[in-house]
Amino acid sequence: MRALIIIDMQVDFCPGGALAVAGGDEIVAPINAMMDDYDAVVLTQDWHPPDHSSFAGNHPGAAPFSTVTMGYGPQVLWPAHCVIGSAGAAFHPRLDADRADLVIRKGFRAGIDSYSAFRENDRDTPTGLAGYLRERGADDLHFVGLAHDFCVAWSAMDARALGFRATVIEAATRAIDLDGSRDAARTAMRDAGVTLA
Ligand code: VGL
Ligand code: ZN
Repeated sequence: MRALIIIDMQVDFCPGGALAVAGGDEIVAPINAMMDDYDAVVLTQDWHPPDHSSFAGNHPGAAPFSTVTMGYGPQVLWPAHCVIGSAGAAFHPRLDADRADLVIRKGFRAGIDSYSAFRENDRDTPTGLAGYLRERGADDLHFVGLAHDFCVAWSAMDARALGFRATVIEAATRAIDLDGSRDAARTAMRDAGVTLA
């Protein structure tokens, strides 16, 4: 069966938010319109404690959008965003979040970021989403949301690695595009067997 995985459609990733993705709010209505076409609808929610290690402000002297090496490898440092319980962490007000079967939060451990909906950035700690989808009988996953070149791409590639079919509906995504990350993500997704639609 088919599941729609809606990545991080939150206030902070939309224009006016702390880590705004250009045009992020343009995809709210198209995503709402897609929901009824799926057997299962899952929302992910980026959900960081204030002392999260992906926040540039928690690394004295480090600039936002620079890269540091963490215990698990390279990590981009972001402006503080999606802080647990904050207004910026809420779903976009026009997103039909009531329609979701499951909301899965990620990035709630201070020491590890989590771009992927399936595994944290140490590439090892599971979120539990794969087990949920397998128990529901979902084998064909479609991904939309924010941001194309980080959380959407990492989620879709992990889905392939975990044995799901994975398609990214690119018209219902928007990219951060940091140093060419959008094109790099497209190449990496294709190489991983993700369908770009
Ligand atoms: C994301 C950077 C940091 C995303 C989340 O949703 O793509 N990007 N946290
Ligand atoms: Zn984040």
